[in-house]
Amino acid sequence: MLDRFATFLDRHHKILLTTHENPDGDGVGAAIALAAHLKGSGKEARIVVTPGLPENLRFLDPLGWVEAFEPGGAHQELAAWPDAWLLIDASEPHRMGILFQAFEKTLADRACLDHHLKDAPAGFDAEFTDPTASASTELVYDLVRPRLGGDLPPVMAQALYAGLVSDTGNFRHSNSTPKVHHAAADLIAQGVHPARTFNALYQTATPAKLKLFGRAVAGIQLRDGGRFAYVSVTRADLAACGATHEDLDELVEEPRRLKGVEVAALFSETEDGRAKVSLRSRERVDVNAVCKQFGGGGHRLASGAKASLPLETFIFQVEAAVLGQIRLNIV
Ligand SMILES: [Mn+2]
Repeated sequence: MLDRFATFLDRHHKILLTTHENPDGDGVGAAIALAAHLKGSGKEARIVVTPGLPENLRFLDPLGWVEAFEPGGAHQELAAWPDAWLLIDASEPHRMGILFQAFEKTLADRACLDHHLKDAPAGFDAEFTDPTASASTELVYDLVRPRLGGDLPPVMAQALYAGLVSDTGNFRHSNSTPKVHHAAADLIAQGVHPARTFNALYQTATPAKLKLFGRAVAGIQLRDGGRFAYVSVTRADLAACGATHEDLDELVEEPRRLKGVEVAALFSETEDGRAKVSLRSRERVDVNAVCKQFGGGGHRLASGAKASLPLETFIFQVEAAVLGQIRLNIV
């Protein structure tokens, strides 16, 4: 797959790198590392994200490569710029959010690079996916490492390491393979600081975020004898704490800490009033199967979905699906 991907990159010269909306450390890390590689190979590469680069990922972009999408302003002509448009860390065009408007119009070759479990991606001219990879940054690492040998540019090493940390939950999740640890060791040997990376990524809470976590955890719900635990957050909860949607990051880890929990969930209202769920499975329950019932997806142990339903209705429906899946997977 990576040879095909390398050939695809070789054939193009102005490459636009994008990731899913509300970009995470893996999507951004992969984009920055790949941009460093492409620029180093004499190509033009740009990174455009929406709605912008989260505060805790700014340290990955010391050269200011990442552009926040401005459809009416600077990016009115974005569709015409690239000869290849790459979606990283997702394989469904609509995951790009409002960037999709420009994606739809572009005459560039459209491709995706992803490690999520999906049925065959549609809406692309080429797809480069490997669900056995732990992170998109692992795919980029595998692409660039044999080609660069020796020293990696510091920006690239830092971006790759941060992406691996993000998608493995700091090497705690089931995707923390020997291969990921070998890559991480190599990146540390290249000069990346693990503790500084962890601090920059995670030790960034505001009082508003901690208040939101407290409020959500105080309302924790347990079902099925404690095998399913969830918290939920409405827009009113966010407002009451002075918190933003970015503050929801990692909240799903709280119900997951309970002993005996097989599936943990975070339900929330999106900015546009839809209902959203993030599901995490300890080990045995396939939460991807649950999310697929609602048009979402991800991985077997970490998955999500959105629906145009009132939050309470969505919680009710997802809860039924989770309990059904628990019954199916745990004898
Ligand atoms: Mn990822």
